[in-house]
Amino acid sequence: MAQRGFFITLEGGEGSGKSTQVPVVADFFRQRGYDVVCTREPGGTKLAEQIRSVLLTKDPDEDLCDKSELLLMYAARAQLVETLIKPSLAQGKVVISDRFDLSTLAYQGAGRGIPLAEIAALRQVAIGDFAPDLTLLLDVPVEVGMARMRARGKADRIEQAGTAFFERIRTGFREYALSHPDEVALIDGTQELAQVSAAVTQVLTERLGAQL
Ligand code: Z5A
Repeated sequence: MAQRGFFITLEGGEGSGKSTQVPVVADFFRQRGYDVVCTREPGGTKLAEQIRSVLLTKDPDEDLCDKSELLLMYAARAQLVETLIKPSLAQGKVVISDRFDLSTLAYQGAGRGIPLAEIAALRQVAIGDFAPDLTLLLDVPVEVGMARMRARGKADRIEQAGTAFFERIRTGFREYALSHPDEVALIDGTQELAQVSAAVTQVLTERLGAQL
């Protein structure tokens, strides 16, 4: 029987350390013989990266309205799922995405206040019932993440929003994780880097080890 692929996503607020953990997840699967494709959202394909640039670049002459932001997130996601993720999974590869649909619930839903029913309707159009096999949510208090991002330098358009926006996002992420424990593993991102990586590896082993 052909090897099945896996779709793993990393989620979290600004500076949560999710991008830092992508190589840890990739190594976990490579050591078990899988071909791994790493991608990110919004973006990951040529056209989706163009959409990312519209989403993250602040235009001095015109604000992107919340509904356009939501629609563009799903336009980028539909493109990524159809042209990269599904074909890779069909070849038995592991796809690891730095952010995916849970970010939309957190940022556009909890953050911007767009009703979850409207988001669900758009998700159905864009990607149907397609979903990750497992999501790793890196959780850090907003002030910890912001301090890390300040150390990194310039903020993008979305990162320029205020602290209250990011508190709502963190709450949105956490509430979803706590109410969907089978889909999302909540990981304490405030630990030392090596400890976070160990926690990531432990979750993958416990949740997927028997299937690999
Ligand atoms: N967005 C959205 O609104 N709706 C959606 O549906 C989607 C996205 C998909 C793009 O995100 C923006 O799009 C994002 C959400 C929105 N905007 N905001 N705001 P992105 O993923 O490209 O960018 P980001 O969220 O700003 O994340 P990032 O830059 O990739 O950072 P990170 O992944 O959270 O953290 P990191 O890069 O791994 O680490 C940040 C720093 O902390 C770095 O210097 C590390 O060395 C350090 N670090 C990492 N781990 C540790 C530990 N454990 N201890 C100490 N220091 C650490």
